[in-house]
Amino acid sequence: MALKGERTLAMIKPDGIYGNFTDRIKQVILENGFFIVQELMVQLVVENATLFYSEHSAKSFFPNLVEYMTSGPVLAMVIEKTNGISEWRALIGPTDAGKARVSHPHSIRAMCGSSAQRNCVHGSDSALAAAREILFFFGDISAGAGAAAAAAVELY
Ligand code: DGI
Repeated sequence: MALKGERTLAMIKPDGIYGNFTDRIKQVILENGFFIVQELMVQLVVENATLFYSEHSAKSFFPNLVEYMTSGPVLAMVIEKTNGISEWRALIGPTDAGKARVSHPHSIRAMCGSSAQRNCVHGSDSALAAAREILFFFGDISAGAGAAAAAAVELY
């Protein structure tokens, strides 16, 4: 079957994994009409997390963010749906999970996050970010280079 939707990078962060939210988050993904095209569970190391969040490197919360993102495994997924990038951002809700509970009570971050940092899931915020972040975890899927790219992060 040919898939024709828009691909984005969804990630379950360490608090989502350790809170045992993986199945519930996947259920939300599938119930909302996404395909899960590829997935990879990895333990990020400091260099990986620093690179992934490099746009935030000057922020005061950056060291804590890197420490949190390397505190346990993450599950990265390429998910696909028409307008998938904005649809997934809408499903996860605002960055600050505490605020999400008030303003977007049915969002994923309201369900399983606890703060601005520990917000349990990630979603690419633009087409450029989606391309970069999918490449970060999976390499060029269409060229079959996923396994090589996966070797660039420490396999869990
Ligand atoms: O795209 P988002 O994850 O919704 O948000 P973002 O790109 O602005 O920030 C990336 C991550 O950085 C976010 O998921 C958690 C962390 N972060 C953002 N703002 C804050 C923060 N962490 C702390 N501790 N405080 C913040 O204000």
